[in-house]
Amino acid sequence: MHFDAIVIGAGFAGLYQLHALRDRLGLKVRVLEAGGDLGGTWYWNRYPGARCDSESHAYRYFFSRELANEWQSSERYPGPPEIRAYLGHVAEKFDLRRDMRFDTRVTAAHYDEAQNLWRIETARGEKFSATYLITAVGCISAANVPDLPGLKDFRGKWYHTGEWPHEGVDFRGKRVGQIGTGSTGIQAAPVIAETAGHLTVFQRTANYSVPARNAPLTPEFQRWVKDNYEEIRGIAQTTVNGHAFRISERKVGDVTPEEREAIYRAAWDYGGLQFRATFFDLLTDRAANSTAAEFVKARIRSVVKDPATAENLADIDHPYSAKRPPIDSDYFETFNRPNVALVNLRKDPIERVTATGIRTKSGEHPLDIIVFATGFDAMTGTLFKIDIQGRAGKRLREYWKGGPQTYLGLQMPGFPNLFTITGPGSPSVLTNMPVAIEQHVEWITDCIAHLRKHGIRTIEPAEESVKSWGEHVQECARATLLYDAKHSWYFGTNVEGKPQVFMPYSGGLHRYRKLCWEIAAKGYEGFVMDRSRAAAPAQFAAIAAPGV
Ligand code: N01
Repeated sequence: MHFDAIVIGAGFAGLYQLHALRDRLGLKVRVLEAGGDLGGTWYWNRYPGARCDSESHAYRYFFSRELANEWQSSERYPGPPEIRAYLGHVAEKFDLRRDMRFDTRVTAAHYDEAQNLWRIETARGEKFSATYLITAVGCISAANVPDLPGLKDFRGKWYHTGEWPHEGVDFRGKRVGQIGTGSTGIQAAPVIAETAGHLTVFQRTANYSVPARNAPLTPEFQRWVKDNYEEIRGIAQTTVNGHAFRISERKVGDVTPEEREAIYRAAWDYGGLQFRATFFDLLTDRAANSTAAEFVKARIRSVVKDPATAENLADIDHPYSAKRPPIDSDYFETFNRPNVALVNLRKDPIERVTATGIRTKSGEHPLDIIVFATGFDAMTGTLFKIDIQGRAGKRLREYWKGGPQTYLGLQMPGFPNLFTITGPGSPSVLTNMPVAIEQHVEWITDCIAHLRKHGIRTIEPAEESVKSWGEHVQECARATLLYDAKHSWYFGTNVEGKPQVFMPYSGGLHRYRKLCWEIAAKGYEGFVMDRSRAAAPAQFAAIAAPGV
């Protein structure tokens, strides 16, 4: 079956891309989704304690005022069921489901140069073709289960948080081992500990965390969100990270130590990711950063009663926020429970999984269930699960073997008319994702409208554009402390054998957004467009739809 565009993935990105291409440009579009329903990351991530770290009044689409008026979030941070309900509402409102196919995993996408189209194959052997191929596969979707010796011998059950069973897991009375203390593990441990007989948290890298302070939203706040929609949208679209709060312009050195302590204390009490917005130079100046780092470490020591456990939790080896900063609900408090223990893998490494538990250097930890909160093969892993081949069989996997190479995180040379929403080299994971997604969807939609209006067959970046963009991405990262935390999934170091290259664009979403539109306004500067056989096929007549 042929479509004008095929979109892979039915999360925030896929839904909006379908709506934009179909309802604004009048294209024939099909969304193919591996999951059994829409939701993207929120379809898969159903682990205990899962909740979005972005606040609900910002973790949403901003393209429709009507949609914003209709939707009411119930808590400060939305949980997966509410996010799925929201996306379900969006799908119903814009009648999206009729063009979406679930349980349809795309396994291959090959560019057919003679026909100028993408040939797509699914795990069930279905075949589709499309002029434009858009990946909306998410940045953190490919689960990373470490290859621990002995895992296959384990007689209990094990689960990865990103592929959590929909029916849930009953921890009651069970001895549970959780590996991983990133954003996910920090959310999961307190909830698992509530019902487990015993929880052992295996920590390799100690992590900062700030209380989320989740709470039901008051009617006054819900009213405020509706009344101030334009302002909230304006802030989210003009800040560095797409959140609906501004980063302070003051530097740590601008205030006295007492004032600084009071500012951190207020941010700690308020909760959430705003903590990192307290000072302008937290991510660029080591000394400034260390004041925030020491503040959080002091909180850990004051919360956790057992001094040895507190020391292991506070023994953090990277600057605050140089790895993605988690927020939590009673994470450190959880270690005061009698049924919770911490194993510091730096001092007591895992030797193997046994039939009945995990053996570390100091001995056996008997377990019924192992929870892998071990993260993802981020940014490239999900794309590599698809055999993507461009012109003359150029394989994406091969092209990116030294690390991802893109222009703006949107396109790669030799892969004409393939667009990667929130691809590596774009702000993506350093932002409140829906805001970055909307910007990409709108840019791609405008780009495709431009191609069709001008009878342009293909668009792809010039090699030089990719080279200079890649250098710029690295240069931006080097200007921040993100570059100091080399052991981070931003660099791919969490996955064995993965090239170690800083992947997201850290120059700021506001700056990136401006740049993308400027490039488009200059006739897609840095891209190569093929006008050689520009005669528009009959289907192009259909694009004279509203919005073009
Ligand atoms: O994964 P992670 P995550 N042995 O890679 C450890 C987003 N997110 O799922 O640091 C022992 O951050 C690893 O240790 P180390 C968010 O962007 C969003 O927690 O590699 N330990 C680390 O502690 C986040 O950043 C929300 O030394 C091993 C942990 O596992 C991203 O998802 C909520 C190990 C992995 O941490 C990923 O977070 C949750 C091994 N072999 C997550 N391998 C929102 O609210 C790995 N680890 C939107």
